[in-house]
Amino acid sequence: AYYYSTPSRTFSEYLLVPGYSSKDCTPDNVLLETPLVKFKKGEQPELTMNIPLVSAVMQSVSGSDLAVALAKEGGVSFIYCSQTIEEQAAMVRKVKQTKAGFVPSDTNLHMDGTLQDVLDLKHRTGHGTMAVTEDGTLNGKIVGLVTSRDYRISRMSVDTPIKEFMTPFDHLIYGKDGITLSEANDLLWEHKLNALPIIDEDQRLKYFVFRKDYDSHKDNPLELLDSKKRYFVGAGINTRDYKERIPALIEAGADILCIDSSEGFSEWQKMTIEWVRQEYGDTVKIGAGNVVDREGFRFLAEAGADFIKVGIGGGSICITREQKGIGRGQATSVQDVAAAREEYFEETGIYVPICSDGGIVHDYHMTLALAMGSDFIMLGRYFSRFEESPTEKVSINGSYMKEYWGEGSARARNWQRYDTGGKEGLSFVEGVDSYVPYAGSLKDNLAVSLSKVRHTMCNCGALSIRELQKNAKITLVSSTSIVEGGAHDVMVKDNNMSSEN
Ligand code: MZP
Repeated sequence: AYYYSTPSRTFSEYLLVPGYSSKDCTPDNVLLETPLVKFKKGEQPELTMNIPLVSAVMQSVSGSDLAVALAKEGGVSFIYCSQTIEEQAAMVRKVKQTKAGFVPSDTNLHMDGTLQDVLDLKHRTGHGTMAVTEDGTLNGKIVGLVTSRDYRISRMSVDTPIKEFMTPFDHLIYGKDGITLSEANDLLWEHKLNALPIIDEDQRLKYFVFRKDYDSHKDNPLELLDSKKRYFVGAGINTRDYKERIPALIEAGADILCIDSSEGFSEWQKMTIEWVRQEYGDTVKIGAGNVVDREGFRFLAEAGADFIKVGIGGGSICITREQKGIGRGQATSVQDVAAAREEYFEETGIYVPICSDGGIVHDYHMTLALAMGSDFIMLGRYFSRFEESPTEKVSINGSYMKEYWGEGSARARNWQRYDTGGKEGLSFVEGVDSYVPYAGSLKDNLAVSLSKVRHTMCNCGALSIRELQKNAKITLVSSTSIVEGGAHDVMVKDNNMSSEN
């Protein structure tokens, strides 16, 4: 047998040590955009996410409502596959049929520069940016710019009425009742129209300001509004019925697939990926996993996986380690696989994103997982607590709870996830059925968690996930320093302050 010389470790055994933060290192400037699929050195990934979070391929987590809520925030859900092909395809279809609005724009930026700069930036980047005036009129002073929250602009004046900049933009198209700023911006973004929507205090569109030479008869933005934009959604698959399941999911509109398996270092996964390449080439994106070491990563990378999931036995509802004695501490798994990913990138020029799956208990674990090399993170328990998860909200002893059960539990009976070939069926369980405290809406909770991630990244002097991975300083902690890290030697008055998620 091979013996590892050091024990495997979990996120709670580590802390981040702050690095130098420049004055530009503010949470507003932190960019959480991250690659979702592999790409070649010097090229851009075909698919990226605005936030590095995806929801677990689980019955108690990823249904259509959660998928829409998470997509709105810039993440991705993987609709669970432990249901019939028809049921899963219907869930995917439901997400795709939901009319998409613009990802909420909540960053107000005050800058120096001109409106022309905004339009130029908008044109160059395709990002949505809107000016807000003091009184909602063209004569009002610009009081701020609203952009998608991961967008950075450094120069813009707030003191000048829009009208003064109107010379090249004297073409106005008036908005009509009922069109929100989100819809307006969505439209401009989708059709790459270089115009500026102006809104009133109720966030309703008042005008589009266009360049003089713009032909409104050709592309009247108001007519283009019965928008084709759809929410992005992923779907889980297994290595058993993929030849039937994948075509149905693709037909339903799934944007990306992920092989859902407790152990991914297997020929079954290679065969599944090969089949996808043979049938669809590179047009269908597929992630694989889970693995916990270099060999597992290389195997799936060479098999052609678009991203690779990391983690065995660390899930909150998982008892695989107890039942079978296999697994590895989540932090060590991520570190090893991330090193393998860098090695593979050096060697082949292909960057394969990795996803840390399971075991996130505190929000700071997210930042640690990213710092240790994850490009994004899959969470089950975290999302199961939200209003939008597909389970019942129940009252237990006066507190609201949501149900959360593992895919390896007797309740889910997802034998395909644990299958190693042979007879079909679940001969023993690897997961439990549980309650988690109800936590309210996904949007509100995500805002708090990501705010913590952004602040921590600033403490580490990192404005992007890649910078965090390069610059983070991480230390192991002793058990007594973990105790020191919480409130101690005092009687805490408000217990809610000390409990997180
Ligand atoms: P967590 O976010 O609840 O800690 O972990 C979620 C992850 O646990 C899932 O993405 C999946 O990889 C894993 N999982 C799901 N069901 C089981 C099980 O029943 C499990 N054992 O381990």
